[in-house]
Amino acid sequence: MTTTDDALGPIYSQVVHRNPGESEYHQAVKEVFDSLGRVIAKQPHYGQSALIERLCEPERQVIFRVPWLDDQGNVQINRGFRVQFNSALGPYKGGLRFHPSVNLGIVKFLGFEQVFKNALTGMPIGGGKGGADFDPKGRADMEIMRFCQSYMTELSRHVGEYTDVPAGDIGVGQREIGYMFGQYKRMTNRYESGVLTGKGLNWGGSRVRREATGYGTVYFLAEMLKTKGLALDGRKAVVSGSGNVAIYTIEKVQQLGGRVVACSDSDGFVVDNDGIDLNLLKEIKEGRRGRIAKYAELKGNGAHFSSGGTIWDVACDIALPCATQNELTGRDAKLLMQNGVLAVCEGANMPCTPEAVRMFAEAEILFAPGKASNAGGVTTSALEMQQNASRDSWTFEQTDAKLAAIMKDIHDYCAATADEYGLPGNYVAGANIGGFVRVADAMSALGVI
Ligand code: NDP
Ligand code: 2IT
Repeated sequence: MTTTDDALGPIYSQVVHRNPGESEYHQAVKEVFDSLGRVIAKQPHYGQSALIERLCEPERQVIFRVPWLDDQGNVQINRGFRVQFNSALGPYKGGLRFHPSVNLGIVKFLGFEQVFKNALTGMPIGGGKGGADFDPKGRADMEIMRFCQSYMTELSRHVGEYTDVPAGDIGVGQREIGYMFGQYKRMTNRYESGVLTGKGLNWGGSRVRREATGYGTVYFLAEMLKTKGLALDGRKAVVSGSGNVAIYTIEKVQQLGGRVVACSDSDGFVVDNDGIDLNLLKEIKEGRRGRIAKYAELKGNGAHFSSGGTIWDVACDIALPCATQNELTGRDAKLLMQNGVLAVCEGANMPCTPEAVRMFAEAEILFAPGKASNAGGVTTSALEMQQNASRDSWTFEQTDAKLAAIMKDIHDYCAATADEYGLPGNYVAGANIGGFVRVADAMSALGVI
């Protein structure tokens, strides 16, 4: 890792000391701090009133027991989290992750990223994140329902349309949001649509929310390519993951004329040089909740599955990591560059390791950090909140046009901020500084809170 700027070094040490063992959280803080030295040098007031120390201390962290009954009648226990990071710009907003790897450090890294991401959207939303170390894989639908109900039984004390508005993330999609919304409605006796986003279309959801993160990632990528006179048409892309973000990233790349030749899940990856058959992928992943190996089996004809190696061994013009944190390492970055990669655009949160990010920057490869490029999901969540507040419902075209316009604004704002601070083309600095100044200005206006 590179060293953080002098002014921020002691604050970073304090963050590490106060949050022992939370390596992903340390990584997320350091990545932001590496951009902030220039801001404080130029505008020293941002370094005062313990503003940065306050930004690194969540406003509230809730950890709770989630007991539930499995199908055999056994009592199971999981640990639930909700970290309410920063509400200077609006109610806490951010997803819920259900995955066995979830712990406080992971929820805090995600919540910290969310604060900056949400500021970049320009929408009135603060940042938060939550989840549980629950593993939904292989669980029956009624087990998922009982888990979600138990999780919401506690979470309901902490959320609300003006307080904290969760949504999905890994392992949490429309089905889980439905069970949680049902439980919240039952407990409060209120049809409070604005308490959760990612809802179904016939019970308060927004069109395009399902597609939003993937589509938004590709809208950002297209803007970034445009700055170099490039386009997606005819380009070869690799997209890791095969969940919500990956599927709609693939869909939009294909719509814009690109060819996605590989995708993955935690078992391995498939390569299909004809281009991924999206209908088949959706049938396997959205229809049957199956494994990616099934794709090669059903497609036959040249597609193959590999359980060893990494997906980044597959040569491509464009790399879109859309699975999970730290999935693309320095070794992978090196190989991608040897294979001539033109751009790397993060659909997941923090999927590239610090070493990989540094290598892309040194080689001047176009690189979009997730907190800017994957902001389309939370943007459309905020659009869902707007529709809920006005009891309105917009068409797909209206909503998609708003999403595309906001993604272009985020791109342009990051690019302009990077220019302003003397780092043209550095979207990492642009996103970190651009998000920071918006949150910091609001925090300053609201007093010492
Ligand atoms: P899903 O649960 O729909 O899909 C996750 C995908 O990533 C699956 O293919 C999964 O494989 C794979 N994956 C997850 N964990 C691992 C792991 N430890 N190792 C290898 N593969 C893994 O989640 P999403 O698509 O919603 O989320 C993907 C990423 O995008 C996450 O980083 C999330 O934080 C981020 N994100 C999501 C947003 C949203 O709106 N949903 C918005 C912005 C960012 P398997 O099924 O085998 O576990
Ligand atoms: O990481 C993210 O931005 C999300 N999981 C979506 C958050 C949201 O509130 O829609």
